[in-house]
Amino acid sequence: MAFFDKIKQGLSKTRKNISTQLQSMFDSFTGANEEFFEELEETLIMADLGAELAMRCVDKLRELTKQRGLRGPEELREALSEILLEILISSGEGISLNTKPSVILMIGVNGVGKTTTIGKLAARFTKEGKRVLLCAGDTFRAAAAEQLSEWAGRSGADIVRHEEGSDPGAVVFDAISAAKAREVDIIICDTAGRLHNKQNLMNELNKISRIIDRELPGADRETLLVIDATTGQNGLIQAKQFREAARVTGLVLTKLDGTAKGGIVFAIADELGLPVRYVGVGEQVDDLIDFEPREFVNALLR
Ligand SMILES: Nc1nc2c(ncn2[C@@H]2O[C@H](COP(=O)(O)OP(=O)(O)O)[C@@H](O)[C@H]2O)c(=O)[nH]1
Ligand SMILES: [Mg+2]
Repeated sequence: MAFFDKIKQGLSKTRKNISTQLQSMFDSFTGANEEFFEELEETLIMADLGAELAMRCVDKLRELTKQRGLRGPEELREALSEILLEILISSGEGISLNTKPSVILMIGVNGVGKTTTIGKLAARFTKEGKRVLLCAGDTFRAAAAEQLSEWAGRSGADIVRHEEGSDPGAVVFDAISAAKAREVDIIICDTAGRLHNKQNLMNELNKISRIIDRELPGADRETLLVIDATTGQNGLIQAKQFREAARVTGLVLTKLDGTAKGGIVFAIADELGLPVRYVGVGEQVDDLIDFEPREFVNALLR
């Protein structure tokens, strides 16, 4: 399936909501008047952009409309794309995983899709001919390492795991040693999201981070915060706690196939000021899309 179709299919619920709404607005377009702008603002709020951001976008559109003398629905749609795109691209640059090994650290609340995303990424990297090692840093439940093992088996990646309840830092240490010995390209490290409180979370993530700093100085590292798109504005609040606990470098938005409110992508990128790296659009191994802001906006608005 072509890349663009894949996004469209994955985002079908979101598209049905935002695109259909906008389409009907543009179909019944009678002019760039207050009624139009108000309806647009409502549509964006319904799509989970958040009231403040929706207002900002519409104000900007009013401004552009005046400045450029925009008239037709197509011109307005184009200007809106531009505004939405700006939110996504101003939040950061591309991913860089060039050292050998490099490290991806996956963090986020329990159940958001960390382990699944790791599995999808592992499959993708091994397919590219890279050597991948998974690190079972979620030692809270035996089932977590079990689930990661299954993904390792499926994708042809190696895995380092310890017993349930063991120190995640020790697993990370062992994974790094193994990676050095086996000439691994990418270590992908799972973590537990089920921690008692923020201090606890911070300590745990700091410890893992220090071990990576010490054992792999100079290695490229991405710390990806995973957010479940179906939790909407609520997920955003949790995300902020994680961002305070770790040096997050990028975002993964999962379950976009399960929500009509894809506007959350804009709210999150805007609020956290972090680039979205990947989006999850299903539970299968290839249901992961490299996030391309332009393609994403086009998929929503066209
Ligand atoms: N529909 C859908 N389900 C997903 C996606 N990503 C993960 N899941 C499901 O979400 C549930 C929790 O995922 P898991 O990876 O175990 O979350 P973790 O606790 O953060 O490691 C599982 O049932 C996954 O199959 C996605 O992009 N779309
Ligand atoms: Mg997990």
